[in-house]
Amino acid sequence: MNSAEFEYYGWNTPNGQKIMIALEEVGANYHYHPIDISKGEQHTDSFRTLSPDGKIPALVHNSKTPVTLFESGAILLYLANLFPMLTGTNEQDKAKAMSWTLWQVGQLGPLAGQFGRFHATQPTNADAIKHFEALVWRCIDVMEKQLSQTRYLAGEQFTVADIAAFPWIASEQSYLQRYNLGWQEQRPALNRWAKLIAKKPSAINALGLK
Ligand SMILES: N[C@@H](CCC(=O)N[C@@H](CS)C(=O)NCC(=O)O)C(=O)O
Repeated sequence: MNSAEFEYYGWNTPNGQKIMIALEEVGANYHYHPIDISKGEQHTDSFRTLSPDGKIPALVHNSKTPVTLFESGAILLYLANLFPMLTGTNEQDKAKAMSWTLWQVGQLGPLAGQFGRFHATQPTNADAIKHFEALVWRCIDVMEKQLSQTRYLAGEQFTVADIAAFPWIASEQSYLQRYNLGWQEQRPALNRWAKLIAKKPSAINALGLK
């Protein structure tokens, strides 16, 4: 008999933080299984049965028939389906939340990831760093424009889309923070949004913010 409704397998990186913020936000009963990616624990056979690509996060929902998921976008959308408070209230709002979530997974995340990877492993490769930095600024500007029109990414309600993007932009583990892009000073709407989310108990609990 399982005691928790969800088993969350992750680590303190942006893709893992997303899931923990979502679970905290809905007050889910979950058990955290740390997978230390610095020690290669993501490559074990047992973890790969949950996440075939050997990457965190993964989630098991201990429903009547247990459900296993990998890929942070799939997990967030699954949770949003279970907990409507994580999406907008009408079909258009829900569609926007879904669109921005998949934008984060397909654009912001991978581009920021490559930007950080080149900074960390090939600091003399100025062309690659410049290339990915420009693409990251493009993402920042897409968000800035949206957030200068609406309170949150998908509209006036806090949704999975904000949960997906926040750790990539503003958590301590974000490459944008680590390599100090300066978006805080240069993009006021994004800064307002990041400060708003950093005050939420779910983000504070998930990220250990003070
Ligand atoms: N597309 C995946 C990316 C997951 C991902 O890149 N996870 C990283 C941590 S943030 C990881 O597990 N890295 C370890 C590795 O690649 O070996 C998702 O959104 O869940």
